[in-house]
Amino acid sequence: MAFREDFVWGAASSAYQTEGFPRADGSGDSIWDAFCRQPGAIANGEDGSVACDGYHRFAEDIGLLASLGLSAYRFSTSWARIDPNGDGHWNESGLRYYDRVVDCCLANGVTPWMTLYHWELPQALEEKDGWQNSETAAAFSRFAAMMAAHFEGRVSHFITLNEPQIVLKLGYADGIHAPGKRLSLPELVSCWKNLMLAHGLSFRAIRKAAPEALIGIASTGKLCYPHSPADEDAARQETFRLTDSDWMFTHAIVLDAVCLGRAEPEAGALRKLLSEVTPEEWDTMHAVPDFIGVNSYNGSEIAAGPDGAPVYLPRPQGFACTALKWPITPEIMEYGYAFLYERYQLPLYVTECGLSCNDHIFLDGQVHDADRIDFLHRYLLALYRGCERADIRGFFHWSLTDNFEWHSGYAERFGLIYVDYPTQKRILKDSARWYAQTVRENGKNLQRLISAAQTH
Ligand code: GCO
Repeated sequence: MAFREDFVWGAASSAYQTEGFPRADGSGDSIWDAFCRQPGAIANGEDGSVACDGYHRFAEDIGLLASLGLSAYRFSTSWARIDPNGDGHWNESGLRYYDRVVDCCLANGVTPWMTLYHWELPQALEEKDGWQNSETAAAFSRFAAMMAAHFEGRVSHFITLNEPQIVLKLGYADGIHAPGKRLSLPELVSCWKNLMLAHGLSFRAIRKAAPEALIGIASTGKLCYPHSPADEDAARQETFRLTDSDWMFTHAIVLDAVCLGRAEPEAGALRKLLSEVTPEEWDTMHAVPDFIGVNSYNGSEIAAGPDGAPVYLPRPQGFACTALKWPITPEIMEYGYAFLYERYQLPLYVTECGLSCNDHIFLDGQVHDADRIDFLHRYLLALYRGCERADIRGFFHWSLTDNFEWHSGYAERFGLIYVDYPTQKRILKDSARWYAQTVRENGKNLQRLISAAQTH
């Protein structure tokens, strides 16, 4: 077994989670700077003011990525570094920083995949109601147009938005991410609409400024897998079902809008609110990406009930889980990707997949993260099966280095590379070496390693 010849193997990160020094060189505040200042918002009162010091150490990290044989680095740009007031007065030194990052990737033979919005709205725009205001979509499109023109020829892959679902759900509904709001359903629907308009407008702006570049969106949401082959329809149905109580954390609410130009919830208040979206707005949102990025962590097992309707199966006691207590469900890489491909018929990339482990430095000075290796092994085997039913073109491990895990602060470690925060020393974890071998063999080792283990 092997992945396609041109399969992209990479790792991912985001600006606020890694860079540190958010106010350096004329940068403005983002909503994460402001949110982290709120008492109790982040575990241990931590923030991204230093993070992994990526602002100064990006070359070391990109060098390590290249040394693992990875060919692509997905990172994000901080909008507020470049557009401190959100008004299109560009901060040249902010832009220079990303010039250095992009040029460093290219010098290392690494393709830069640039995410333009990984949740860092300039605080100046939040003060004008953030994603509740349709002007924010226009401001983002202006930023995207400038970025695409500036990096044209050097950046071949742009991602407009990272996980609009999480922006909505954790940022504007549950209030545990910046900007920490708890809005009503109609207000949430207007945020959703403005995010989708931001995708549509920025997509067209990037296409115009950098016609050769490929443009995607990174989506996340529930992915269901069947208990047995007879349950596949139920799992598919539940994956895309939109209801008043379960719509924000779905791929459909984003991907139906941008890929199909519609979204069709079941009867309820959401359905009524979406019926008020005008045909012109649907047309603007409908900007079919060149590829879909799927951020994939876990999912749910579904069986068909007596009437065929989907039923969530309870997880047995002691079900395998990560340090964050997220269930380990590799099946999503096979079924979830198959369902997404059937529905949208677009190339798919795993733009994030990984887990938090209780990593620490062992007595021998190394970081032995057997749990991460086993997780990756299982998820990649399932992804390989998914390739038989879906056009899957690449895998980005989340994350390259340990970093600031949003409201959990530094308590969670997702990296292939361990960061010793007090010294900023980097240590390759065992999983980094395992991943490098998998990349070298393009996945041919995955089956062989199991067979070898079984004969012992
Ligand atoms: C995400 C985020 C990452 C998180 C990761 C682990 O897109 O959800 O991109 O920033 O750190 O998902 O929770």
